[in-house]
Amino acid sequence: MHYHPRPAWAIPEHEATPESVFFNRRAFLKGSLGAAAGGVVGVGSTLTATAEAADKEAPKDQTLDMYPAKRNPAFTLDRPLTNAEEAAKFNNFYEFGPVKTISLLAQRLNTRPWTVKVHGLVNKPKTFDIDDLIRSMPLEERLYRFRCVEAWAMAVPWTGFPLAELIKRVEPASEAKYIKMTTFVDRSVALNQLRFWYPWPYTEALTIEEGMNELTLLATGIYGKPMPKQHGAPIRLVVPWKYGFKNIKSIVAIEFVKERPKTFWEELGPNEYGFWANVNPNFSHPRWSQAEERMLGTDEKRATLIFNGYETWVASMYPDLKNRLYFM
Ligand SMILES: Nc1nc2c(c(=O)[nH]1)N[C@H]1C(S)=C(S)[C@@H](COP(=O)(O)O)O[C@H]1N2
Ligand SMILES: [Mo]
Repeated sequence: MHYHPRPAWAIPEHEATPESVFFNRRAFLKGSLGAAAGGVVGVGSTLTATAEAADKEAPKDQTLDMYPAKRNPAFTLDRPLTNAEEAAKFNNFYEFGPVKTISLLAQRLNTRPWTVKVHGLVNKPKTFDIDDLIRSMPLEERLYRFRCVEAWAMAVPWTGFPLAELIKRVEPASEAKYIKMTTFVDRSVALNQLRFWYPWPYTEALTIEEGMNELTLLATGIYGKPMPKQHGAPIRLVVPWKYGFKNIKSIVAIEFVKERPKTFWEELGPNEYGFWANVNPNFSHPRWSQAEERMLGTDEKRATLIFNGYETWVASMYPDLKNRLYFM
């Protein structure tokens, strides 16, 4: 296996505190690109002021009465649930910074009003208002394992609905082969989006077959409550047999396409964060082993399971298990 030196964009965690996010932004503004970026930030602070003024009239979450949703007993765990507070303060959400401590910064995100545009190769494209969408769906709670490619893991109760339900409603055309999902862009809210070397917006994609799989959820809540912003409010993908980066947060668009899209992480590091990203303890990441995982909160080490323990649900989609590509 080839060794890949750390790319310039992969800032080690200890070098990148939340303070440095702000500091770098200021340094960036003073630099040669400052004049150009000044326009962006000028607009940004106006927007922030307007957002604060408008906050009183901002529409409220119309789905609060739907939580907690009824638990689906088909999905059981082999480990204790992760403590909710621990899960809520150790996150990956690069829009807010390349560190795990973005939970406070993420509170800048405004999740109402919010729409999800479902379009592309479908017979019935539609832009859904988030509350109408959630209210029209069969919300349920499921206990799932979650495994980040960085070898930390958690076990959480998600609330959501099967992506399959939405797919059926928009009636994909026969040429549609992949489902591409996109996160919001708002540089006045998500400060790391000022760093132009990341290929914003964050995108992810699944095959239609993966999207239709019984396990695939669009999650709108966690721990029996609406989704906290740092976990990807108001709606995020949950594909528990794949590494965490496939679980795209704060989705604004879902597009049905013919060709396999190049995703955010695939663009940044194709040898490290490929399209399939199915969990497999036997295929190491180029820079670390995937054999074990560390549970958030307890630091307990556990052996990582093939397909993160969801082999029965998903193995038939990947018949050639020796195909290394399915695991990167
Ligand atoms: N839009 C967006 N979605 C994202 C990410 C991100 O940076 N931006 N990070 C991913 C990664 S790497 C992981 S491990 C999970 C983390 O989810 P959590 O913070 O809710 O535990 O979100 C995924 N979804
Ligand atoms: Mo991750």
